Amino acid sequence: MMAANITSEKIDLLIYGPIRPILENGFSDQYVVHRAETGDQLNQLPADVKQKLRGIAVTYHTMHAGKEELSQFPKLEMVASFGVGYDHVDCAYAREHNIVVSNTPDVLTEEVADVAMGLLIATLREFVKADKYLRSGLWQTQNYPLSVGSLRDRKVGFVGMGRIGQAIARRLEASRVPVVYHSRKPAAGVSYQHFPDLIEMAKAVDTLMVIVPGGASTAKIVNADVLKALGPRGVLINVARGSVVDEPALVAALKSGTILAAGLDVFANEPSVPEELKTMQNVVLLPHIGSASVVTRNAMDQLVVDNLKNWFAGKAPLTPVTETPVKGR
Ligand code: A2R
Repeated sequence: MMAANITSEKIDLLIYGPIRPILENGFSDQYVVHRAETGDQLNQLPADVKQKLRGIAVTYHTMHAGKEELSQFPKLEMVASFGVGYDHVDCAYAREHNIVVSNTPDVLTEEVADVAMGLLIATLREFVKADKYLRSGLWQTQNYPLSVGSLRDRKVGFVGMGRIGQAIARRLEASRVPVVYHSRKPAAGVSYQHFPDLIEMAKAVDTLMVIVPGGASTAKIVNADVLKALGPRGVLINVARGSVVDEPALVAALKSGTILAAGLDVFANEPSVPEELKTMQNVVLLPHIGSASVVTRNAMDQLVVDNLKNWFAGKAPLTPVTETPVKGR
């Protein structure tokens, strides 16, 4: 990526997606901040704004920033994306056009790991069903039935062992639960057993923890064959992207008893969730809240702002993605 042009001219930025106070108030008078809360609003920006625009903050993972969107801005230098996953940003296009892309890793790692661990236990020990049982008054007549699931007798296979995967694995270690993982290559400094083949790992465990990036290379890698290999005690937890799991195959596996249960924070077509899932008793469904606490979302927003400010101050962004590395700043 080339160094930004530092002049006394104002820098035109776009907030693309939901607007929040840290984003809105984070830029000094040196910047002119435009807004587009939807793709249509982005397309309808005045031509002179499109001409001048140099930076975009993409503020939610449902905002598509593909070639169609990015190519409308001939002077674009930087896309600062909110969230650790950035499969909604076309990094190949960005690289070809000397546009640097940043994301917000690290600041959400422990938060997402907490949610993954909570979702796993809630799924196994039926917290949601048990809560409904208490509220309905049934506890007055009978104790809640023993849960079939338990963390005690499990072995968890991770699909992905990066920053968040390792943070979840640490929690499982503390709970004395054995961990193994699948990824394309062994993770540096990680001593858990590595499985190059996902089906082989699914056969060797009874629980899958999905924590890989979305995008073409992981699309539907958790498919009917993987779920069959996981088996009738199988539990699937997905806190990554809905695209990683073949959703109709998962619904079928849960219905037929091919696997036992699932805990899902992400879905293929958010915010739509298959009706069949909503009627099932053996699933816990969360509305993509992995990083969604005030403290963590504020840290993510601040990192979006700081990435853009660093770039336009002539420095390297704090967290550029690997596809658009920055040299010589
Ligand atoms: O495959 P490797 O050796 O690059 O390992 C990475 C793994 N991974 C994959 N595993 C299997 N098949 C693939 N096609 C594939 N692509 C990537 O996922 C690595 O172990 C892990 C990603 O780690 P990080 O880049 O450190 O990401 P982080 O911060 O743990 O977040 C993971 C994802 C985000 O992209 C969001 O979509 C979601 O969690 O919240």
